[in-house]
Amino acid sequence: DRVPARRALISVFDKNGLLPFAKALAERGIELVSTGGTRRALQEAGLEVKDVSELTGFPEVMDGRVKTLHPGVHGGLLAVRADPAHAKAMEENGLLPIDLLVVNLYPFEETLKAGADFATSLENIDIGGPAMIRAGAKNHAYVSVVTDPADYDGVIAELDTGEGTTSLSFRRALAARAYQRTAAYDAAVSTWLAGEAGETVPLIKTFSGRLAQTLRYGENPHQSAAFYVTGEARPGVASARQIQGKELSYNNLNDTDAAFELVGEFDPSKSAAVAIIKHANPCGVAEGPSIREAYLKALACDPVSAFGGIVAMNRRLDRAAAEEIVKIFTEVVIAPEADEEALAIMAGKKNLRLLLTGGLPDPVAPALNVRSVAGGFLVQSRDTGAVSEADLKVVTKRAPSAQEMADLLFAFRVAKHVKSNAIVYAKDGATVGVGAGQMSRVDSARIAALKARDAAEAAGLADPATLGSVVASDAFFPFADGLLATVEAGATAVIQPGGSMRDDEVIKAADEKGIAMVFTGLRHFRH
Ligand code: 93A
Repeated sequence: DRVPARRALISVFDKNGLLPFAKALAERGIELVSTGGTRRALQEAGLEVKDVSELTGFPEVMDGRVKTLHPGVHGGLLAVRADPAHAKAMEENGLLPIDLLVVNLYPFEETLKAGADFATSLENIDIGGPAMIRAGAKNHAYVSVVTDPADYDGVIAELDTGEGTTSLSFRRALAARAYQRTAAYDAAVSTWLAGEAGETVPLIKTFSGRLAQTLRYGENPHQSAAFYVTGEARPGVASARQIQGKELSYNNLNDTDAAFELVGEFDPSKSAAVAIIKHANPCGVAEGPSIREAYLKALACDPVSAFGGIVAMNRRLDRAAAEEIVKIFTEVVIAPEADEEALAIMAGKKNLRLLLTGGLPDPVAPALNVRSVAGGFLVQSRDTGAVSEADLKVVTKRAPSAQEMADLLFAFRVAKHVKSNAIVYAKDGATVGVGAGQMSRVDSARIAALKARDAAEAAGLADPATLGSVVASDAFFPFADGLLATVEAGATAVIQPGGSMRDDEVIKAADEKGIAMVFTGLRHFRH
């Protein structure tokens, strides 16, 4: 399955690494053919290069819009060498086979990023390049298609191993990458055009991504996994710089994302916020005047679960916070930035992974969530919903006090990031009990209270912190039982969407217990 490489067509926008590569090809007796700019660059370096018009018998026209779109090129790329009819067509029409195609495209994505106007962006859509890439990749039984300068060295190595030939497996791997490139390119073009066409929800966006990392395994060791990035400019796990620690795992990435998205809800100019995450659910979230204080309050919520967790914060990691964080085993710390002193403390924990993002995710920026189902995938816009005091409707006889109100809003914000059914108890800007992922809301309410009791006992306190707390529910209470379970745990005020058929029953129960309750009209399911 090895085929010789005798003729190379080179047409590249990005001319990085081009000269040594082309020189190495020429030294191996490979004939070089190029388009205008590429040819000039190679000739200036003293290489002998034919002009592509020698293959086409046609000049480059229309400012280069048509330079390689010709049977003289595409026949040479698509001909099945072993097919006599193809060979005859080649001969009759004077077509020459192309064995090696080296193309990289007009920089459409970079042009957009640079903020170019419509006409400039449009002109940077490469047509001839992708056409050749797709043709050569289809015919990879005979043609090697190189679309990334990073592969140049590998091509020379392959040619040297095979004494001027390439193997089928090599060409097939290149072909797969070639189609990945054209798919991503067209995705970028269509996403841009959809925006220009006034699509408000970017649901048209294609989920193509660049392979950022092949992961050691998935959620479990017998699952394979990889991390793809879409290139969105959004501070988070995809754009973060890893300062230290082992490679991130699939679960690390998933949990770290949950952690950082949560702290992104809290404006760093108003308060420091810290979230500790386990299995994508918070086991402690708190606001405070400093990251250290917020961390200690978050840790107090469920110190047992926090072991081996992910810690995220909305402000710079400083020395005081770092000193506390390294006291227990933590898998990952993610922060917008870090002090030199904090970095030195973290460096003492070799295995601790530290990620710096340079910023916080905007909680209201539109984005898409994707998840797979058998035979397809579901796409929805990101949950950017948020409530402020003005959105709330007091439905009980008693209205929340100012302190209760602040804690209610805090708890509901956290509940948005807790798997349903979510019940979050909070007091003084900190969670004091989190019930997550239960099939019954009553169970979530009870589990959170139970954990708070355990935490109190472990800390030698008489009362669990849920006593005198407020509570948030991510969705309405279908019956009064869930609400009563939170009252039993000591909650004095409740925030929930409302909208149940039995709201009246639930409000009545709240009034009988003398607690305050507000409705948000907004639900935060998260599954
Ligand atoms: O304008 S195009 O879409 N029309 C073409 O026929 C064509 N052929 C190659 N762009 C075309 N190319 C692109 O030109 C290649 O993909 C490459 O990016 C670039 C190389 O041009 P030059 O060699 O003139 O620098």
